[in-house]
Amino acid sequence: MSVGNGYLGTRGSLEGQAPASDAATLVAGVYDRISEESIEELAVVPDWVYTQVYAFEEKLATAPVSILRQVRTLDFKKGLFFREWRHRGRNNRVTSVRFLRFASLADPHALVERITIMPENYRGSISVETGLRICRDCMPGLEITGKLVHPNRNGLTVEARTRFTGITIVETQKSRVVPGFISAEHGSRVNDFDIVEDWSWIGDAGQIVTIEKFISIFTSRDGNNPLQAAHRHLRRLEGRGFNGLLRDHVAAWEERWRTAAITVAGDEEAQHSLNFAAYHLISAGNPGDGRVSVSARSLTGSIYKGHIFWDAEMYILPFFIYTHPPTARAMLMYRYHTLAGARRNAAAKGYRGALFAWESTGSGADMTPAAVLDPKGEIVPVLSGKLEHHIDAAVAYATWSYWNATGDDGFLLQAGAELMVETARFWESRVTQKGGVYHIDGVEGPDEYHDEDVNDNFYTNCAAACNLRRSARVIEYLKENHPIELARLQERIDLHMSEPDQWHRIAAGIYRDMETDSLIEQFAGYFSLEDIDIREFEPRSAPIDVVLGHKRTVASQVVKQADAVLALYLLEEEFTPEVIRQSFAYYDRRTAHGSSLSPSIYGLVAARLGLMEAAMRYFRLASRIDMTGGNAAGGIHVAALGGLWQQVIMGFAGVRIKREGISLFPHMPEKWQRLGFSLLWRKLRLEVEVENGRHVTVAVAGKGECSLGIHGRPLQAMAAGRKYVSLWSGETWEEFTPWQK
Ligand code: IFM
Repeated sequence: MSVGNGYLGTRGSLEGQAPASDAATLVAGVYDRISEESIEELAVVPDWVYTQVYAFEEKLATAPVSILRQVRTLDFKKGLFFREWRHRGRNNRVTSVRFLRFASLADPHALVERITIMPENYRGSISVETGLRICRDCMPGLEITGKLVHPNRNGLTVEARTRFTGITIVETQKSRVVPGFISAEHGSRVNDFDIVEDWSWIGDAGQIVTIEKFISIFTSRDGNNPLQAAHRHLRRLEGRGFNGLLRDHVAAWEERWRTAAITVAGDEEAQHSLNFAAYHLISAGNPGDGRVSVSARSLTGSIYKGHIFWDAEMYILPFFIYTHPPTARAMLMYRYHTLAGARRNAAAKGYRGALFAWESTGSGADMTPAAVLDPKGEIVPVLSGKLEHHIDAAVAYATWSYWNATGDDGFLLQAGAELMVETARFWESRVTQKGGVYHIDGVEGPDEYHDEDVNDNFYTNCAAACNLRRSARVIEYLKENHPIELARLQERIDLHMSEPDQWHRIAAGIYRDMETDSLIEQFAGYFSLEDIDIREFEPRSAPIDVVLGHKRTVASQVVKQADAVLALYLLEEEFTPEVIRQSFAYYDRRTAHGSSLSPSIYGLVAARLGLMEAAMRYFRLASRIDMTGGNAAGGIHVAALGGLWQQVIMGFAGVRIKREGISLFPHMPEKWQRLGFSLLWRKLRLEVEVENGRHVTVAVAGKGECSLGIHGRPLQAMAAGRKYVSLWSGETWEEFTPWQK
């Protein structure tokens, strides 16, 4: 139920103080610490939706006895949160209260709330206090100190400051009553933890009064005078008015949905989940700030403390690359801005180049906790921060994918090439050579159940090889197309032209267990571990590693999440269909999906293999992670939502992206009659429609042409302004031909 615009997110909490409602607004990049030594986490900034209604001086509380009706609605398409509440108070007085809130997508600093009140069966005094409230107990220990400035012509102001990171957050508010002829009294107060405007009037039965509230928020991350910026901005918001701000916001959402929408005919639940996914993905990204990225629970909750993982590059970025490239670019610029920290991380471990933080905040320093408590209360050391080096390959993978899809050479020259070079240098120094073969020892792959003494993790080795190859290709590209800029880059980062050759050599010689030719071994020695049938433990109420205990899990073949199977998806062209089929079947039986990142990838590979029952089962599993509760109170699983998008586009529609162009290979669930989506590719927009078992059409809009293929056929040139169709013959998808009505 959160609303957000990538700059900030506000949880779907109730407006008044309610014991079961955790009000929180999180601003991307505003991190703080509990103590000097502790790791950074997102701070909760003052609550801007705080509102308390009184009827005859009785505080309307959200206690079960008094609630006649309570409905909260989130409009995915317009980014609006509504709450409808009928309250029965003393002497059977019924008051109807409605709220509407949004965090503007058109203007990330603009927050708007509308409160509508109607006494249903009485005449009497109504009063409302609405303001900005500093949260003292919502994150124990992480208190931000606030200065509540007495209301003046600039409205109410809270100027808060994070304790250790020293970030200033300014929120300002003004509200007004409509219709204007209502004679309402207005005042304002500064309390211990909040600053509020008071409105009171005599309400008549059936009479509707509305309070419109505008809030402006700026931090010292946005400029050196957030106070002035907020006051100026608030005046603009007032001038634009509620309807104007609403119109701008809705238009911005409409614009984003034009490329983000996936339509599914024949499966309402799937449609709903995909809308939910697109809503939260759009709300999470900020194209306007290259110093923040999307954290594991975006801006919707405090689990994982707002840290940025590989989730951003491998799971979330693809959605933005193909539906909103400016956001993808900003997320990659975030990595670029943490490059200095990543270089320090690599150097501290004795490696060259850069090693990105497994859990990252603003500086690029690693924020992974050293240990956590498991559900049994045992202290479990967390080794991911030390060992999940595949994060580097994720950054390189996303950099390459963005550049390949957009042709944004400007980005490559500004930041991308440097990211590619420094990650390749890391791998070059990370491998060890034995008998002409390169090994990567002592890592943790994506499967976090195996975090001790893992050598030659198949995923990590493949991803590192891919990173090295692509980094070399980027330098070759620059040599041919931008020699002057390449010379400057060489000087800046001391790049020798012998380095790319060495990267090619290592990539070709990296150890990959393919000897059996049919089954991939997840890491060296994996097949000799205890083989446990996880189905024997179903149904489970705890994760399998808790059921088995850490020691037994580590010594078993039970897999936490897509690891070897992720390689089958990302690097598909490197494997024979038989290797993919057999390896998928093997790991499918041994994977516990202990991470929300897992089901969508299994579903995607299953769809590509034509295993539609499994594909659909995984699709539902992935799409219900937040819809059915679980631990969603800690924030939505935004990587799982990005994975869901990938499952549909790369799995069911079978999109494969290459340097030369795009190919499709639809394998749709029987129930799905039609699937429609858009892809942005270079300067074009492709509108794809798959009519299950009948035809695929692609309408090409924009400038130029692109190469498109279907069902493994050679790519065909397609021109902008035209539409093409491929017919299903019963056995295969036919070549594309121009569409004739
Ligand atoms: O990045 C993931 C990791 O792969 C599994 N544990 C949770 C992290 C954050 O989502």
